[in-house]
Amino acid sequence: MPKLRGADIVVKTLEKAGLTDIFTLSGNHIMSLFDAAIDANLKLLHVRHEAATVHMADSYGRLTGRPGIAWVTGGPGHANAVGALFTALGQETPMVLMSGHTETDQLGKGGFQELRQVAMAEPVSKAAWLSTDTATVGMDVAKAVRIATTGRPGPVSLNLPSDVLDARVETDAIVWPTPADFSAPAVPLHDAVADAVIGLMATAKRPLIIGAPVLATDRGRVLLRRMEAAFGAPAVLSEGPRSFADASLGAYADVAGDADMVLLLGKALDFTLKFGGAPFRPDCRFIAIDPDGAMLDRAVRYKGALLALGAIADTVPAAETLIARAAEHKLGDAGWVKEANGLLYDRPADWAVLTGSAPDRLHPAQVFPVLQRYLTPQSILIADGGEFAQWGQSILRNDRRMINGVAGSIGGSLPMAAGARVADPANPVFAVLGDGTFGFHMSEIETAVRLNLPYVAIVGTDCRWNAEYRLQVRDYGPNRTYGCELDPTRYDLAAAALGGHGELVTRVEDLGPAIERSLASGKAAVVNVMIDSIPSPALRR
Ligand SMILES: Cc1ncc(C[n+]2csc(CCOP(=O)(O)OP(=O)(O)O)c2C)c(N)n1
Ligand SMILES: [Mg+2]
Repeated sequence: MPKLRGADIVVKTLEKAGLTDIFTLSGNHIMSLFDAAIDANLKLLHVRHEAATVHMADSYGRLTGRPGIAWVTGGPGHANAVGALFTALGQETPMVLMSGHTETDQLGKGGFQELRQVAMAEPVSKAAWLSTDTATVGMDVAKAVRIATTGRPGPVSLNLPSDVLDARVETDAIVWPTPADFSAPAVPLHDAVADAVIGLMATAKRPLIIGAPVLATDRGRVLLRRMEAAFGAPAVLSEGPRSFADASLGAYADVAGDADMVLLLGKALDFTLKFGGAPFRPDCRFIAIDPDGAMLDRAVRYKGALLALGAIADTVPAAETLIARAAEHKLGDAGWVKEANGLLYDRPADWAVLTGSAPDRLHPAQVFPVLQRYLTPQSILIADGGEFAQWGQSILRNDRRMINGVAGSIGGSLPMAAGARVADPANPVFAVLGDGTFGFHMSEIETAVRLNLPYVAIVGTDCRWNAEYRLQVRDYGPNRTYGCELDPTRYDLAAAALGGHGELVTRVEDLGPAIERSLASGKAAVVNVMIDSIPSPALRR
């Protein structure tokens, strides 16, 4: 009777599901998976730090809507990867982290790199468990994919002990997943509930639609624009870690403060919305549609009788139903939509005349209008955290953009840029990040060069962790700044040393040509722009 290894079952299961791009870093516990991958149609994209596997799978998952797959080794490999799941969880990204794990017969005995991996992953994943049976390990893979993509999507941690991967089982004992095991039916919004939502929205003078991070994709943005048109209500994404100071939403606090009815479209009532408190008016009513009953409970607790309606439904099908049924009604007020969108998206005219404080320095506001010239509708933009990237988020316009999001964790943008290139090899990818942030994953430039995943990273060098420096100035005074300084490091030369392309820019007129040479290089490229250290813009009416 022929036999198959657990590792072969995992790999064949992924192959059958068409999940063939694997972001990984080798390690004892998972070498059987690497071995099995040779005989399957899997592509191993291997990186320089386990967190990068997760960031790449995250950006892949966000762009394609299909789960990104990361493989890391047990113990320290898993520990390194887990921190990056926080961003994927906040952004509702479908992805599966598969981690090697101590052998099941060594559990609790001080096994090699033994770690309570499930417990470690639980707070930053939708689900985390340990596979214990080789014959059904393919079912575990399918279940992980199903959970990652169902309801509110998110990361799943599947832990694979090396003995489960190494064991051989007779082929007729293997329980293979069927296509149905990889997905679950969406939970629709019932027509009667949709009509009730429409009825409530029709009573509002200044309704506002707030979308979940899962809608922060080009597909999601199109859906939000259709919601906006159908309901005559501005529709925004609330994914910014800075809450109502979200740089991409201008005077968002003023728009929220004007609203008398807020439709939460899969958006949890969390800190990004000040838990439904100010700037929302005390009498503003809320409608919550959410895949997760716990989020409706939360909305009831925070808003009480001001929660006009709550319904469980998956975000995208709910939006489709609402759009279809709203079509028969004339809803909203074009004047309000125009006013709100002006507050959200207009930028002060005097930003156009801002210049650096010295001939060899740019103001951040000078950088992004130049970058905008190179963004096509299909370009992908990845903006990290920090003040420079906030300027970028405020000024740049494009639908295919990804940010560090609700988690507010900095550092993922370089591996995310490479992951974006895997998801979409045809279109230019840009990353925007500060000099401090660049250090997190600069070694991934070698990965991107080796794997031929070109992108252009615009690094704003102000020689400090400016976002935190600004907090020190604000909260403790200008004489109490400490621990936030950096050197004027030649990140462009670092990129070149890692095999990529590097450009140093100190004058605005050199920026466009530097971006052009970077694009033409066909490599991962760093445009190191020397900037003034300026706080990000906070816009109010
Ligand atoms: C993982 C993580 N570590 C630390 C922080 C805190 N933090 C947020 S922004 C920032 C400074 C970023 O500095 P830089 O990349 O140079 O950008 P700048 O603000 O200077 O433009 C820091 C340390 C965080 N948000 N996430
Ligand atoms: Mg900086």
